[in-house]
Amino acid sequence: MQTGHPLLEDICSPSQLAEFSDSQLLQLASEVRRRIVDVVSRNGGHLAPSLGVVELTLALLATFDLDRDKLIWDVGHQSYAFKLLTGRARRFHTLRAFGGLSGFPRISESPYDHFGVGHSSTSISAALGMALARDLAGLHHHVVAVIGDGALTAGEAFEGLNLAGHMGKRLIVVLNDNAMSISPNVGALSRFLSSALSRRWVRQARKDVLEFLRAVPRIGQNLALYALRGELSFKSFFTPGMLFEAFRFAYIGPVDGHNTGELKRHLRMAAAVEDGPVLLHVRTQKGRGYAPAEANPTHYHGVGLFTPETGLPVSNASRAPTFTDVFGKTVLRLAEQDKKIIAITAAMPEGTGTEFFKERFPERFVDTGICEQHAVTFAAGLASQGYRPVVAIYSTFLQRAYDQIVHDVCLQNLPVTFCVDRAGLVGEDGATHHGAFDIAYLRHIPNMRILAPRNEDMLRHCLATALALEAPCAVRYPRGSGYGVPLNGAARALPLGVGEVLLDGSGIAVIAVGNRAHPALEAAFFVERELGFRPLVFDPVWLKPLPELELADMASRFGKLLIVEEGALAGGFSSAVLEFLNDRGLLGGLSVKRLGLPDSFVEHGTQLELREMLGLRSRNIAGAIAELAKKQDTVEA
Ligand SMILES: Cc1ncc(C[n+]2csc(CCOP(=O)(O)OP(=O)(O)O)c2C)c(N)n1
Repeated sequence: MQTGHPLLEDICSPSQLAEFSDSQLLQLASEVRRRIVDVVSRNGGHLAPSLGVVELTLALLATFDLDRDKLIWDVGHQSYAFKLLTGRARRFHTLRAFGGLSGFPRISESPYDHFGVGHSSTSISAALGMALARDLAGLHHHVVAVIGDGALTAGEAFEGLNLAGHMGKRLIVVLNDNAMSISPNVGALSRFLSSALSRRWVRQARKDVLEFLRAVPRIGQNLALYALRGELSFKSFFTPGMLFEAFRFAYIGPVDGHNTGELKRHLRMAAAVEDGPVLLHVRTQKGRGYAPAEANPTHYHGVGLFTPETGLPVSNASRAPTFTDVFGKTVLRLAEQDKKIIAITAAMPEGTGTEFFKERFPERFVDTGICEQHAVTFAAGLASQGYRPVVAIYSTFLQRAYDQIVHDVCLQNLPVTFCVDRAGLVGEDGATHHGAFDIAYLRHIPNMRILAPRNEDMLRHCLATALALEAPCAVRYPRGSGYGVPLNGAARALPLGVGEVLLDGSGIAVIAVGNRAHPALEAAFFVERELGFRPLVFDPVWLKPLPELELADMASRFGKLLIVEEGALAGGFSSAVLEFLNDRGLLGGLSVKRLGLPDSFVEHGTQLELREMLGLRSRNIAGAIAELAKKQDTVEA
């Protein structure tokens, strides 16, 4: 409840929080929550994670001096309160909007964003690097990493803990334990963290062990004293602390993550540990303070626009199904016919549409946690035993598993199907999340096949095609709705390395990859109407193997090619076409223009705004066709 003069707008620097009383912090927490709900309801974003750490953020800012000390948020999707309190309140309404604040910490956005994030489980490694840098420079500030229990499931987090324990650097890791990843957290670790060892149980165990030690002849009394002094910590021995102590971290907690007084006290305790790393275990509630998010933290993990009073989504009733939904339903249908199909997700059953599979075939569904590398090698193991794993991972997160794709899957030519969701521009999540690189990082791997469906119906056929191959195959498809095309008949296998002419024409051939095919068609119709000639529009369907016959034929029949892809131009599909044409001696005398993602990181904004900026909309494609029509022979991007 707000009691006095509003506080939030008067905060220019996080250092002001050190002076705040607990009741002022309480008031501030409620102002911050209200502001977050208001802005996220209008801009979309990561609501529940941010609401869960409001008190923790206040306590961190009240305890540490961020002009000296370093703070690293893992993933960074929970940093909204932090943004509000570190000089960005006035711009907060621009969160995730084109030209506005990023949804994640970024070193270019604020001097208080000490490390850029977006992908999970990097915070401990980065913090340890900063701690070593501090010590080498003879400085004395604190370095604090805040990591969620979901992010802690990833190998990289454990690699960080392992080295931190070995190096013995002064470092504070705050574990934000809400028992949730996006969905309820998975894995043995999460069970361990949440194993509710009651205080009574711990007390009884402690008493029993002390009695046992005392009973040891001659040395018993000394053993008990030794244990009591804390060298053998009973509390941590019987609580999650034992895990972190095995990594040579001092362990403090668990602490109520919504009590700022308690949090500050324990943070000060952690800061006083001089001789090595310390882990402060904080228990929070995801979605705290906003009833709809408390009731359904998975839905409100990341949300689109909604009405703040009710929490109900702003209607999008007329939209076609998303690619993700169509994938989820198709893989389910295919799995009904083929018992060897296993669906695998890395902590994203809802995001990848595999939650339908989870309900229907729980024994053939695996959520690995935020472990993309492990998910891919795990799939390779299954495939080596005759199973047909379907690994659904966003393009940007699959980057993590590059070596596993090369070494464990492709080198052994194992039939793993990669469903590469969110390929291309994802919109408001921005540079850390665009699926810009998958064509480039997959197409040069021997044995890999790549399909790019142009619409939701083709996605079904591409999936059936991939599953009919005895080889690794990636199907890349974009974020968002399809085109409302009919989904008639069963999904069928497509011929290998054969594309489709969508529109016959002359003068210029437009080769449009995946979700750029429909805009290319629109562009061709526009050009026909406005300029009086009709270019050919070709959907390659296959990005690897290339539809070589058709490409060679187009090169000989058309003097001009326009290639459009929503992926990085460097090493992407159009590069593959240029390589092919060059190697076949077909490039001479040909004008080739390429549209795609530039050699720079693309910022956040709506997909529409970004496509407009990068020249990937149908009108941009029409403009490029018109330009090419006027040009003499050259290759250009
Ligand atoms: C490498 C990687 N894979 C997947 C994701 C998607 N993702 C964002 S947040 C999140 C869950 C994080 O859970 P946790 O760390 O417990 O934080 P919480 O949201 O519960 O606060 C996931 C899977 C990601 N950001 N990075």
